[in-house]
Amino acid sequence: MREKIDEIIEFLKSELAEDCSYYSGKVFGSMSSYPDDDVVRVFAEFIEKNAGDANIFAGTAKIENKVINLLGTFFNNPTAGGNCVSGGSEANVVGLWAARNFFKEKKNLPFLNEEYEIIVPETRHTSIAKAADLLNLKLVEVPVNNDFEVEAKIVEEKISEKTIAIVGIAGNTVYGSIDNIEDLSIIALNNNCWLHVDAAFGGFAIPFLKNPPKFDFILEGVKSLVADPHKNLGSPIPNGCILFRDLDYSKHIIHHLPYFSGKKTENRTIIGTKSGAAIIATYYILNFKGIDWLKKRMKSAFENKDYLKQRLEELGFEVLGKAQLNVLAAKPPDNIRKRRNELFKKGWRIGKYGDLWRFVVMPTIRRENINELISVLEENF
Ligand code: 0PR
Repeated sequence: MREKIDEIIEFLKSELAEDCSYYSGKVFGSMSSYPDDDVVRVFAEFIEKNAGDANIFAGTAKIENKVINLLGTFFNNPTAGGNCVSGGSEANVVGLWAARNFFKEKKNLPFLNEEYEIIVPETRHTSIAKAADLLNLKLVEVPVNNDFEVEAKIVEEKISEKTIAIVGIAGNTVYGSIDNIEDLSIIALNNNCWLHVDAAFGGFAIPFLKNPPKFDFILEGVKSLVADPHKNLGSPIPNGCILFRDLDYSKHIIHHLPYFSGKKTENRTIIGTKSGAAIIATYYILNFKGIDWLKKRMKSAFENKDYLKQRLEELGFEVLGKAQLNVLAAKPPDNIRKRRNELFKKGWRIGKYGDLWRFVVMPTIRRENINELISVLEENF
C-alpha cells in the first residue's frame, strides 16, 4: 500500500506539473506564500479538526477564541469579538452583513433594502463588490487621490440616510495604499455610521511600518476589521479573520444549527465546517513564534520591496504611489511590457492591472529571487 500511495503521489504531482510554486521564488503576483515547515507540521498534526462544531471540537473552539483575543489585543482592542473564516472575502461579507443587519434593526426604515448603500473607495477589492451583491446593497464608489487613497471629503459628501457603512482599505490589493482611516473614523462618528476596515493584506504589515498610520480599533469609529493570517502572517490557507469592536455588533447575523450534538449551536459566519488546523496553526504563529518573529519577517519584506523598487526604477519602471507596503504597482517601459508572455512562459507570475504591473513582495521572497527576476528583465535590454 505504501508503495502504491508513493506511486499515486508521483502521479498526482505529474497531474499538477503545470502549477507554479511559491517555493520557486518566481511568484510576484500573489498575496499568498508557503508556510514555514514548523507551521506545516502543526497544521498536519491537527488536520482532522473542524472548527465548525464547538460541541465536538471544544478545544479548537477555545483556540479560535484565543486567536480572536490575541488579534484584538494586536489591533488595539482586547475585548474585540469575531471569528476565523475562510479568508478575506468571507470576512468582508460577514462584516458588511453584520453592518447591514445592525442598521436594519433600526425600526421603520423608509427605503427598500436595495436602496441602501455602502460607501467604498473605487479601488476596493472584488469581495466588497461581492458583499454588496449578496447583501443586495448599492455600491457607492468614491475616487482616490494620486496616492490611491480614498478622498475622505467625498466620502463625507456621499453619506445619506441610506448609508449603511463606510469601507476603508488598509493595504490595497493593487497599489498597497492605505486609506486615511483616521479621517474616515471621524466622519463615521460624526455621522453615526459603521466603519468597516479591510486590512486583509495590511493588517499584519502596517503595524511594522516606520511611522504606521492608525487604522484599527484604536480609532473609535472602526466597528469591524478584516485581517488575513493566510497573507502576511504566513498561516496556511484557509484563514481570514473578521473582528468586531464588540461581539454584540454581530448578534444580528446569528443563525443556529439546532441539530448539533450539544448546546453550542450558534454560528456567525457563512461557512459551517471550517479548518481547525489553519486556526491552530495561526494560534501557533501568534502565540509561539510571536510578534517579534512577525516583525522580522515584515522588516525583510519591506527591505526587499525597497530593493525591488530601486532595481525596477533602474530599468525604467515608474513605480506609483507611496509604495509603503510590500506591494508595488509600476508602469513598465515599452521594451519590457512586450515581454510579458515570455516571462509568463518562463514561470514568472507578475500581476497585471491595465497597463500596470503589480509586484507583491511576500515575506518568503528572498533577495536572490529579486536578483534573478531583474536579470531576466535585463535580458535583451
Ligand atoms: N481584501 C483585500 C484588500 C485583498 O487584497 C483580498 C485578496 C481580499 C480582501 C480577499 O481575500 P481572500 O482572497 O482571502 O478571500 N487579495 C488577493 C487578490 O485578489 C487574493 C489572492 C491571493 C489572489 C493570491 C490571487 C492569489 O494568487 O489579489
